[in-house]
Amino acid sequence: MNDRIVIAVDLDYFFAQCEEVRRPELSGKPVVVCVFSGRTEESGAVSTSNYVARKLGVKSGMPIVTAKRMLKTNPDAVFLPVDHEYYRAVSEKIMQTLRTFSEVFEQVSVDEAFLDVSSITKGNYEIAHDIGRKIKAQIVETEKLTCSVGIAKNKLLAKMATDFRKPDGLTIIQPDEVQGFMNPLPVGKLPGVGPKTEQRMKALGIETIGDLALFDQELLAREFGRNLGPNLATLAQGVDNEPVQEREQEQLSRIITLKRDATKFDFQSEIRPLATDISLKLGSLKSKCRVIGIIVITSDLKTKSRALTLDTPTDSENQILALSSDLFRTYFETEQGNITARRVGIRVSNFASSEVESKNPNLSDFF
Ligand code: TTP
Ligand code: MG
Repeated sequence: MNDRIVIAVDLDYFFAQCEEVRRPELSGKPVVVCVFSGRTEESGAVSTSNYVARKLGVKSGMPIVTAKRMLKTNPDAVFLPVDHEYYRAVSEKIMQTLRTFSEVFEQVSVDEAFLDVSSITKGNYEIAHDIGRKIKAQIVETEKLTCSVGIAKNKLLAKMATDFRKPDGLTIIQPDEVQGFMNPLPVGKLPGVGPKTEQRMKALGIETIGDLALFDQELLAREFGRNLGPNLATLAQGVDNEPVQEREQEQLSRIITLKRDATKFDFQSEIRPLATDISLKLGSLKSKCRVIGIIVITSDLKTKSRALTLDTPTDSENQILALSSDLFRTYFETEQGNITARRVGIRVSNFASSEVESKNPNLSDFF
């Protein structure tokens, strides 16, 4: 495992950068992407923000009112609602691009992926560096987005390398640089050490990752448990044998915005394109779904869902359409005009393979 080379890619201020791309006039202004809860005009939390807003103190997760207060004196500040559908579409295109760089691929989240390039680089970090540069250039060229890239001998170190220089960074940790890179970092920078664990570590005199790597194993196990304690110490030494491997997709959804908010709508004609899309995607995944569900986003931005489980898994467009329209019909009948829908969608989950023989997960093409 020692001669692996892993590349981690993390898109910079992803949701906010997507907004800048489709509205170039936002560039240079503080941009805050918000999850409005809909209770009052300003209730909700910050999803993410661009680096202009971050410099002024805005952070993911903070209440929107706090962010507004921080940017009060800045007339250019822009607050936008999250648009997951758009970010997911951008993400899917980027993930497709990344897959062309290595067959050994793992998407971790909407904006983060790992590539194992051990075999294509034959262990040569110069070649890996070149791949890192090409990845960055290609994402800028095709999607106008910057990302940060980390290159190291495992996923843990590659991920930490992406966080080291952001935005638009490219950081390489050569095998002989691991301790020099890790040891001085505050222990909270180690994935798995959240604010609470960090506080408990500080109480034990552990300030840096280097302190943790050298700390008495027995004491760690006593303080953090027989599993977590030794595990943290191993991570602090930069050891991580987790392979880069395709994750199973757990669900698939498609959502549309209705032409106007409605208490009911023509289910069949409106949602047919969603059923078609989902059925095609299931086909390309060589999967069938056991659970079919509907999503209703109300005009006050609350999300409602209903689902049913099938005896036999399906990938049939007609069946997905028929069952989801039934769910919509029943839902809106039960609500008797009390719910006004703004967006509606179909979500399927609990996948079963539609192939008899299992295929190499690293070669599947499910995005
Ligand atoms: P991150 O990669 O953690 O953050 P980021 O891409 O916005 O910024 P960075 O440059 O530091 O990578 O998360 C990816 C997206 O996930 C982010 O754009 C918005 C969303 N997100 C939330 O909705 N809430 C959160 O608390 C965080 C951390 C992220
Ligand atoms: Mg990111």
